Parts: sequence; C-alpha cells; structure tokens
Amino acid sequence: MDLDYLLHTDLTNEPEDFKSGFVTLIGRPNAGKSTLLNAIMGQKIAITSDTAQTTRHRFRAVLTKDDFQVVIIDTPGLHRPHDVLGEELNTSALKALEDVDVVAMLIDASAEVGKGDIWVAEQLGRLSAKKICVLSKVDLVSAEQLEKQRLAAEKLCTWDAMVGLSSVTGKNLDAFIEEVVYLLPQGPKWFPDDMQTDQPIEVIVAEFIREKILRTFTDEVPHAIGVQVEEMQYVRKKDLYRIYAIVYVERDSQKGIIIGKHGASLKRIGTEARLDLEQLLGCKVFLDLRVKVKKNWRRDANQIRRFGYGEGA
Ligand SMILES: Nc1nc2c(ncn2[C@@H]2O[C@H](COP(=O)(O)OP(=O)(O)OP(=O)(O)O)[C@@H](O)[C@H]2O)c(=O)[nH]1
Ligand SMILES: [Mg+2]
Repeated sequence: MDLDYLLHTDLTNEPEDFKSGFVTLIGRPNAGKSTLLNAIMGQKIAITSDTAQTTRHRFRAVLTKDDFQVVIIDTPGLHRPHDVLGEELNTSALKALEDVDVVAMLIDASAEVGKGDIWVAEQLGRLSAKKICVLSKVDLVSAEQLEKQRLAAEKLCTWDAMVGLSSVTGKNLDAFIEEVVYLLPQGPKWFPDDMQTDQPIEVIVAEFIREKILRTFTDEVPHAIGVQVEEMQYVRKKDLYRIYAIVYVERDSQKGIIIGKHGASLKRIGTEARLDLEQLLGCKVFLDLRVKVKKNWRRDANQIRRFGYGEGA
C-alpha cells in the first residue's frame, strides 16, 4: 500500500474537507509582518520593533483549528542590502516564496508605496502561489488614505485577494485568515495540534533578548548586535529557568553603549527581557547576560550562520 496513504489515514482523522498549507508573509522592513504573525497566533512568539530588519530568521508558526491547519512563515523584510547579513536576510526571505500555497505581501497603509514595494511585488509575478495583498496598519490612516493606498497597491500585481487590516486593533484579522484558508488546498494535518513554531526555544529566547536591545537603542547599535543563548537549564525544584546568554557587538565602543554607565543599560535590558521570558516560559527566569566583541561579524557569512540568521546553520 502507498506509504503516503497509510500516513494520511492512520495518523490523522481530520474531516474530508480539511484544508492545510503554507502562507508566507513578505514585504519591506517594518511593514508589520511579525506583528501580524503574533496577532494571528494570539501570542507573542516573533519579535517586533520600529527598527528596520528586526526579523533575521525565517520563522514558521502553525495555526491549527478544527477545519484547517496553516503554517505561517514570517520573513526578514526585503531591502537593499549593505552587507553580507543583509544579503543573507534577503536570500532567506525570497526562499520562503518557493513551494508555498499562498503569499501575503504586506504594504504599510501609512507609508508611501515606493520602489521597495514595486521590487517586492515583481518577485511575486513568477510564482504560481495565490497572492494576497495586505494593507497593514489601517488604524493609522483615514478612509481616503486607505483608498489611495488600495489603488496604488492594485497596480503592483495581479492579486487573488486584497485586505486592509490592523494587527493592533484586530480589524479584519479574521477576514485575512478566512481568505488564506479559502485559497488553501484540501490536505492533511501535517503537524501536531500543540505545535506552535518550528524554532528551538533557545532561538526564541535569544530573539526576545535582541528585541529589548532594538527597542532601547537607535542608529547602528541594534544592527550590530547578535545574541546567542549559551545554556538553558530548568531547575524543577524552584520552577525556574537559568539562562546564560551573550550579546555580541562589533566594536568596543558598542560594548560600552550596551553596558551603559555602571552597567545600567545592560541591567535594564536584562530586566525587560526577563519579564518577557517569564511570560513565554511560564516560570521564573534567572538571566545572565554578558557582552562580547566579535569584530565585523556582519561581513562573515559563517558567523552569521552560527547565529542562525538568514538561512541558519
Ligand atoms: N499602529 C500599528 N502599528 C503596527 C501595526 N502592525 C505593526 N505595527 C508596528 O510597526 C512596527 C514594525 O512592525 P514589525 O512587525 O516588526 O514589522 P516587520 O515587517 O516584521 O519588520 P522586519 O522584521 O524589520 O521586516 C512595530 O513598531 C509595530 O508595533 C498595526 O497594525 N498598527
Ligand atoms: Mg519582522
């Protein structure tokens, strides 16, 4: 008997018309992709910030309901690269367009449609996937502005659907999911009901720490940091996680900035990260944060992969 058939019939018992598939969120940096992913999942799993290129991992989250299972792929924002890291991030995002059922391109309703959006839309032309245009952050614009944006977006590509939504107010989130599910093929449940993401917990923890740094500093510092979790231990007796992590920077001067006067900045970052991590892990957290210099790591493809950014190790 066909093995696929066996797997399908023995391990799952979803209804005949169950739908499943992959949807990739794509767009310029800051368009709101990761915020949308979190809003859909009803929980913060991806980090977000005002800093462009917040996301450095292709990140898969699984949303399972009675009649569908959709794997949502968050990607780094597509941009004009300035270094090897930027190139790796773009490659990783473009790769996430391959072999998916639906591509949702996010366009920030509150920002002018520009060359960057035109370039992203051009990447979609050759794909056989269904295409949804998402006008994001509609809470920030008037009805007239939204209409103007809709007309500009319509010209970019032949869309199968268009939706204006807000991940902050929740407006049209359900409509977006419904549209995605409508465009998905019928198929089996590929992942267990309780699986939410494919990322190892160490990666999510490192990202949560990086988010606090992105939100604390401006300019070049956020781009120059990489975070790695060295060790994570659960102490059952105390219901506590001990986490040892290192913040890498490119120069000594950046190390000084991250640590701050008498260690004040690092302490604040540590406290904010710890509170978020306690929520994520559902227990107390002891966080040991250290800062180290790794000269010019953003130009070193091997080091970028060691961090797991872009395509990962
Ligand atoms: N008002 C409003 N702000 C939003 C909305 N969605 C996202 N944002 C904000 O926009 C900024 C960028 O959001 P992200 O989700 O990090 O954007 P991204 O597309 O993942 O960015 P990269 O990872 O850099 O590509 C953050 O400050 C979010 O809080 C929304 O629906 N409404
Ligand atoms: Mg992001």
